[in-house]
Amino acid sequence: MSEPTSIPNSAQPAERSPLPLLYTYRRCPYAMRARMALLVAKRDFNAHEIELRNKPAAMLVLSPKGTVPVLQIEDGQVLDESWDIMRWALNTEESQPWWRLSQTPQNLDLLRLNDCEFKRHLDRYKYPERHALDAAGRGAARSEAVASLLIPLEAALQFQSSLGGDKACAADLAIFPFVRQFAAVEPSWFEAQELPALRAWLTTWLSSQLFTACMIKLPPQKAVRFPRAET
Ligand SMILES: N[C@@H](CCC(=O)N[C@@H](CS)C(=O)NCC(=O)O)C(=O)O
Repeated sequence: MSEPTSIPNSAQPAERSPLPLLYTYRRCPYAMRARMALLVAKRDFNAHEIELRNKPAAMLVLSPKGTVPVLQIEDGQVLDESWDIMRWALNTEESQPWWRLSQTPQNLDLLRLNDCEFKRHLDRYKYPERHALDAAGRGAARSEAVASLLIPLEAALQFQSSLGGDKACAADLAIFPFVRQFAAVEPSWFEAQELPALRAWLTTWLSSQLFTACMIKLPPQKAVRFPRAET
């Protein structure tokens, strides 16, 4: 992937109000889906790039569980689950189809598989030492990850370009950052798998303007105005 663009030094300082404030972490797949939904909906927002080892006290006051993303909206309400942030963000007339198309039983099932089973296997595959796994245990985690989500995703994408059909939806945004992580663990192994529709889908998303815009580098530990996507 090409080098990410950085937010220029002349970045607009955060506006205190009335913009929503997102606490985010660039490489977190949950935060990626939240940033992409905010960009799709063309919502202006301030973003505070956090360090996981040094979480801002102000964020922990809003959400003591200490995960990102956290969004504080204009009325003071706090959303600290990525899917809730997506639902809120996509509640505009123009972006509403992104949410609606994600609400099919099949997509909700894929989302659940992603966030539960697949995420657990992915963590074990990516960080075997944290789970005291030997090579065989790690291989089993990789196989279970493929079986739990990637095969159902391949089946879903055989006859449609996106999980929303011929239009993308929130389920695409929510799931592909996790598949990206999986693919990046052993890229040549991933390339060799019989998952052509999934690979094409992932490649399309990774080269999208939306993903590039969501991965812009922000100055750490302060709130700045998040640049609008050129889409
Ligand atoms: N269910 C949460 C999960 C968010 C989550 O686990 N984020 C990770 C970063 S990818 C986190 O903040 N972990 C806290 C930590 O590592 O201290 C959501 O969907 O927003």
